[in-house]
Amino acid sequence: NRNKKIIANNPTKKKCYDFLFLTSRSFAAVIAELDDELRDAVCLFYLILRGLDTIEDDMTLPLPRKTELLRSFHKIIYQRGWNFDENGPNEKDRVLLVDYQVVIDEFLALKPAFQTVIADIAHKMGDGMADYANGEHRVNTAIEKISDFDLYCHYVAGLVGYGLSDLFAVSGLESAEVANSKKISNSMGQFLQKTNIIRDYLEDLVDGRQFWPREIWANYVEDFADLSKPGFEVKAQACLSAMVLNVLEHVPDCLVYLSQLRNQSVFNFCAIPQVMAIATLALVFNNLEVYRRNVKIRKGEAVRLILASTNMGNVVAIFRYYLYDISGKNDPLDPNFMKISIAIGKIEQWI
Ligand code: PS7
Ligand code: MN
Ligand code: MN
Ligand code: MN
Ligand code: MN
Ligand code: MN
Repeated sequence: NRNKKIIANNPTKKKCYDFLFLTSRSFAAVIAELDDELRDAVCLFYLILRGLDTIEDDMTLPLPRKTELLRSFHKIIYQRGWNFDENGPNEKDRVLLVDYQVVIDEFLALKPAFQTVIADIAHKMGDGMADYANGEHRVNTAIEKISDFDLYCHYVAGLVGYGLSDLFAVSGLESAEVANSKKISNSMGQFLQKTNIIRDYLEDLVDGRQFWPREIWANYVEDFADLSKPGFEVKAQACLSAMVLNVLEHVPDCLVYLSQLRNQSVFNFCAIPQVMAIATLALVFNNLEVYRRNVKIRKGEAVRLILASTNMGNVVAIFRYYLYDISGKNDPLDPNFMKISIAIGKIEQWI
């Protein structure tokens, strides 16, 4: 409602918010609730990265064309009138790029300090996506080492953390200190991205994409697709727990980051996705359904979490609850049992 007033007499801005709600299942509502100083900058940051990701995800675009677009996207956003209709007809979110001139107009209406942050991140992310699309850090289609996995997640999500922290600082709603601690901003993105990559095992595999690092899954199966096949259940569970263990390492940084926030709207915006991610991590842990269908937290659970994520005390309580849930499902026969036990023990002792 507050939003309606602000965008009522600006059709281009209204179109941007329409695109935000159209393309974002999870971020639109929390972005709309941000304070005035930040809302448009974060909305445009989202739409620019969503445009970049729509290009990255399109497996029908010829690779040289995709590469050229990814690497030049940070310049394209300064070209008034630019739009793009070459995406495959079935590519999710292609409509955004077809009318991209409205996003560019609103990007150029932001104050220059916001524009610089957004363009800098789009530059680094586009280059990183292009490297991986061209097979760097991969052997055949598989991401090779855990360090390659971390770097990919840095490009597509850790950098979002850097950029958001910079936008918070530029807006004046948060201190510059939040933007200076790069490692914890990176972890905020890594935690979301890695959880998404675990949950989307099947969806990504069907689309011809593989993000789990071979250094992890090759300990359990010879072929990445075997994880979803009958007869491999024990190996598949062990591999899943190894992936969850890898994600748990980011939890302390995420809680430190959230504890440093001072603005209520920024806190909610940052905390809600993290709380959803820990709930999702608990849901996927030792859950072989991940290999068969898209598992998702229930609507009612999500609503409860959103309503509760308004202060640090609640957020810590929610993390404790889901870590306890993971402990309860931890299987003594699983090869990662002790490591998971220790990882959770450490976090619980520390919070
Ligand atoms: C600017 C809010 C809060 C310090 C489009 C938010 C896709 C998980 O698999 O849509 O394509 O469906 O489910 C978001 C840090 C990024 C990381 C990354 C930008 C938190 C392009 C989110 C969203 C940093 C690359 C969306 C990283 O998931 O993916 C804004 C602090 C975009 C954040 C992508 C993934 C995001 C993602 P899929 P989803
Ligand atoms: Mn998604
Ligand atoms: Mn995507
Ligand atoms: Mn992508
Ligand atoms: Mn460049
Ligand atoms: Mn995904």
